Amino acid sequence: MRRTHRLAAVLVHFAGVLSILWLALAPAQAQNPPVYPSPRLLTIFPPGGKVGSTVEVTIGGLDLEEATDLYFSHPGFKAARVRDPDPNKQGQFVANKFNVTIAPETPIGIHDVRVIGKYGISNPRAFVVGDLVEVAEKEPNNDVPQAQKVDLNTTINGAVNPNTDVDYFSFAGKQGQRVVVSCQASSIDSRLDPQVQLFVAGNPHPIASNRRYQHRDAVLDAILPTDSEYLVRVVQHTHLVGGPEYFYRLSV
Ligand SMILES: [Ca+2]
Ligand SMILES: [Ca+2]
Repeated sequence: MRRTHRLAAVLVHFAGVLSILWLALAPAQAQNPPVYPSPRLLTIFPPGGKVGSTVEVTIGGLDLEEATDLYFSHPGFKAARVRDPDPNKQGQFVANKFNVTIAPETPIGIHDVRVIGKYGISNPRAFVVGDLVEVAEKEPNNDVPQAQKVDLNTTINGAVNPNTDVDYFSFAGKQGQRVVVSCQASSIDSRLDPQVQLFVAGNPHPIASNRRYQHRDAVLDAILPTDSEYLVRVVQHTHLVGGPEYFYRLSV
């Protein structure tokens, strides 16, 4: 009987020690949870395309390994992985590149896109459907003689990369013509804070300039004073930051 009591006392003591150990260890475990990769989509470039067209996009971000598909907020989009055209690669997929087909009935405006990959689905990023002709920015376009020629009613997909990047575009304008230049930045999840200016070619003083028309999107509006070549200049305000996440859509 006495041995039974002693055994019970030992068991109670042991249970107490275990409880103290558990309490001591539990907070330590809570402070160090296992870290799993978390897919983060930072850039998709170009960040949009013309309705009814197919556009090749490149995605960038973190933990996007084995990206197999893009998931859009509207059913009008279809994404297909891009295959390497090199016959020696036997049709292997090119990492992080997709052909996005935008059906003709897809609404014009800003949609969301996410990436599906090895570690699950990413955060959303904006993807814009436009109704103008789209072109990619062609660097170098850093000074007036290098200005990239565009037609009116064009959307240019560009980036301020690196921070000191200056982007010039030129178009032919007629006296009395009204021109609206819009530069989408924060509305499409870009970090850019663009300063946009419009010049008559050969005159260093801008005829219109804008920054932060709405949030960090810029819009300027001008009646053209003469038949001439015109220049649009896009920079990051104060030139302190830039990079792939400083993309924009400039519509002229
Ligand atoms: Ca640029
Ligand atoms: Ca440039």
